[in-house]
Amino acid sequence: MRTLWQEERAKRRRTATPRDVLVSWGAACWAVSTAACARQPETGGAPLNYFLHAAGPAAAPTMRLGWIMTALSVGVSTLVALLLIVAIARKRPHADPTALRGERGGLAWIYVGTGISSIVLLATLVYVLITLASVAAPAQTPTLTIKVTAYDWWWKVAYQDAADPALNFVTANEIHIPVGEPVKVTLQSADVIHAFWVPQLAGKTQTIPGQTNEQWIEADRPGVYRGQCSQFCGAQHAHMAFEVVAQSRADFVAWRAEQAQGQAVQAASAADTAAGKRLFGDRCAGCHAIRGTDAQGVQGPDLTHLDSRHLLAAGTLTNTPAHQLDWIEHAQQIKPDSLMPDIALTVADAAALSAYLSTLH
Ligand code: HEC
Ligand SMILES: [Cu+2]
Repeated sequence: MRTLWQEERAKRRRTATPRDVLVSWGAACWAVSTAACARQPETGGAPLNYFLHAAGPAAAPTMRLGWIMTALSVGVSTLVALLLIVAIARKRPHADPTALRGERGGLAWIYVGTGISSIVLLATLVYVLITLASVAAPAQTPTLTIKVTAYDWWWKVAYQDAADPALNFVTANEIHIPVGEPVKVTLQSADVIHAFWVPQLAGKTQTIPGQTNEQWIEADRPGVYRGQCSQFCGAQHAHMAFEVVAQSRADFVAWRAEQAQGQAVQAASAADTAAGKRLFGDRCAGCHAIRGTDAQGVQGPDLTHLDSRHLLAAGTLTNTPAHQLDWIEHAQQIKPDSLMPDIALTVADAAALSAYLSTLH
């Protein structure tokens, strides 16, 4: 007859059969892989997914490394789990308590296991070093240098062209690059440590106050690649994103020529625009610059070509006239603690300012 305890144990066993365990593991794996396989960044899905998508030579080798390391880890874990199951299931004769020697030690397993692990680890080390060396520098000299400075909580982006200073300009939170060309990015910080990271184009690099770091990015195909600050830098760290727009050389050159221009509001422009410009000079110019006007502030993003940007406030809002006004009046609700204050505007002022901002193509 079974004892109460045996009954209980049998019941407990019944509640989670190996099949149940398999089914729940299967479901978990399915959920994780579906989430990971989410759509490409161009369509807005999983832009930070660097495990399944890489879009340039600085990112593809590390993606492959990730796959191989994952496959190895899964293989080793499965093997260990199988061995464990075999060990648990194997029936052994009871040890004879009167025998002088116990059972055989099974030390051979340890030697073989340690030997195999060492070889596998050494091989992965070599592969990691080769991968790191292959992404350390681009195959050809970068065709462009962009100086990115991280601020709490946005990115200043300065284009510098030694050959033609007329093409030097500053923008924010949106970086354009020509497709298929390596681009050097020099990285600085204006305040605390941040990290520049465009997952599908390259690994992350910190921006450290008082130091200039460097990295390179290159995109194989046109598209918009999301970047993100990846070093916790304070309250709005999560809202410190940016976009890298990779485009054909011709489109890039056109964009650059446009951005290098300053703004000049024509004499013929509407009274609203002039009032908005005056208001900007009074309330905003201390922090923001609009090249070609008296506004020369450097505390906040350069707004010369504000309307050409896709997103506002470091990826927090899409850039529409309504969102611009919402941001200006409620920056502290939208991005609490950000270094842009809420600015109260009368209805007439808001209309004038909005009209002026809409000229900043
Ligand atoms: C005290 C300095 C300060 C003043 C004054 C100020 N801003 Fe800002 N502004 C900032 C900072 C800092 C940011 C970046 C905030 C962030 O993204 O965290 C910013 C961001 C912005 C952005 C988003 C830019 C982008 O590329 O995403 C707009 C638009 C803007 N400000 C407009 C204005 C207007 C219009 C005024 C005047 C009515 C104004 N600001 C006054 C500091 C200021
Ligand atoms: Cu940051």
